[in-house]
Amino acid sequence: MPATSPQRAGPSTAPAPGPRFDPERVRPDFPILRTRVRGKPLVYLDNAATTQKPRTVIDALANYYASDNANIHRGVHELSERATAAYEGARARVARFLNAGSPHEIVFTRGTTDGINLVAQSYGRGLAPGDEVLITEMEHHSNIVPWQILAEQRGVVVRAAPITDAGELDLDGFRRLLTERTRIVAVAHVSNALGTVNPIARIVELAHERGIPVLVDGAQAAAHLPVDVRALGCDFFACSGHKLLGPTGIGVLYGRETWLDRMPPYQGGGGMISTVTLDRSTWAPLPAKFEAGTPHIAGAVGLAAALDYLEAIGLEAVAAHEADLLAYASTRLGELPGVRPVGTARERSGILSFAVGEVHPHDVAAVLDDEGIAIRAGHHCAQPVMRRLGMAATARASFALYNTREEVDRLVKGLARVLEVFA
Ligand code: 7TS
Repeated sequence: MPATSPQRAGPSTAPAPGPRFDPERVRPDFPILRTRVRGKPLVYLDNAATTQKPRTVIDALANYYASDNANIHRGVHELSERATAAYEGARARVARFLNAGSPHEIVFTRGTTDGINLVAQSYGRGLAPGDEVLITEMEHHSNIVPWQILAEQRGVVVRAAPITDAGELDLDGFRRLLTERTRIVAVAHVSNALGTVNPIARIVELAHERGIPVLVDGAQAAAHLPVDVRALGCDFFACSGHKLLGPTGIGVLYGRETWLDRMPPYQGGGGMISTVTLDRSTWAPLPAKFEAGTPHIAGAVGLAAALDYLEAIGLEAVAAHEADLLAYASTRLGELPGVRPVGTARERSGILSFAVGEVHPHDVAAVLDDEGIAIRAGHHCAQPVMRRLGMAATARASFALYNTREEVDRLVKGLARVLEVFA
């Protein structure tokens, strides 16, 4: 839906949708891409950690603070009305982006981690000892640890569906772990360590046959694939603004209204109540019930600007471009002796994890950094998947819409240097 979304024109600086996406047309929109690192032009290939921001997002933040800043839903003064309209407008913008049924199904959070913790602590409060939470072996720590905390609190059992050596979900294994005690399935849309794209619609189908809700960790999906929560059929979808060209500190939890309505608040405070006495309180309707305290208003405004930018380009075009970069990088890296991909799922998004012979990934990243090339090295906050594949760490290049084949060539040259240094 996003690629052809007619509802809103994009920012004037964004390129018009075209048959073939040319990253050179968007690069000038990202001021940081002109930065030099270690005296060399920056090659930023750490987009799975966070993406860079277009000028329109930076301006939206600055303009909000310069012209509209006030607290929301409180004052009757003009600025408060403007800030409230901007914040609620951003919520409606997110609802359209994800194709949620209503803006009431969009809760602003601090990010993916916060959204998953919200579901674990709110939905999870209704669980009993022996109830099961089903995750997978390829989850980010953000989709493991909140469930382990819940396990300690409520005696629930966390189970992990197996993956194959290629890094794909073993669907038979997944199905076998869906039991009459499973109360929620929580799974990554795209693995941040391997790039694997999980078959969410199929996972949802299998879970829903048994009446089990599904939470999707969409951190690595939302800026790279068209996401339609109603087409996926999921019950919760969590993502982070900063991985979507937007600001840090703002994220989104989509929740199906029927679930959110039944769930208790996760945190208490201002903004989430209907009435308060010294003895008890009642809750505000959705989504305010889940937004205690002053939210990141400017962040929501910046996120809306990021979504405008992305949709003006079109997520299909972005996905096709990143698929091209992934295929090109896979081929080029394959030409280097000893360079081996980690994670070879048939369906992958723009993330390439790899090993360089016996060279430690941190050494790989340090040599590349010397060349002005930013990648991530380590366990990628996904230690269980690393352990499952017999690795302590990998080097990881992750792409965004503004990356180019020339940058992949610089990466390949940098890796040739790594091989030389550590030969
Ligand atoms: N889930 C996945 C799949 C992720 O990749 C990340 C962050 C998170 C959850 C947490 O997102 P946050 O915005 O709440 O922190 N992943 C990474 C990464 O791969 N490198 O740095 C952060």
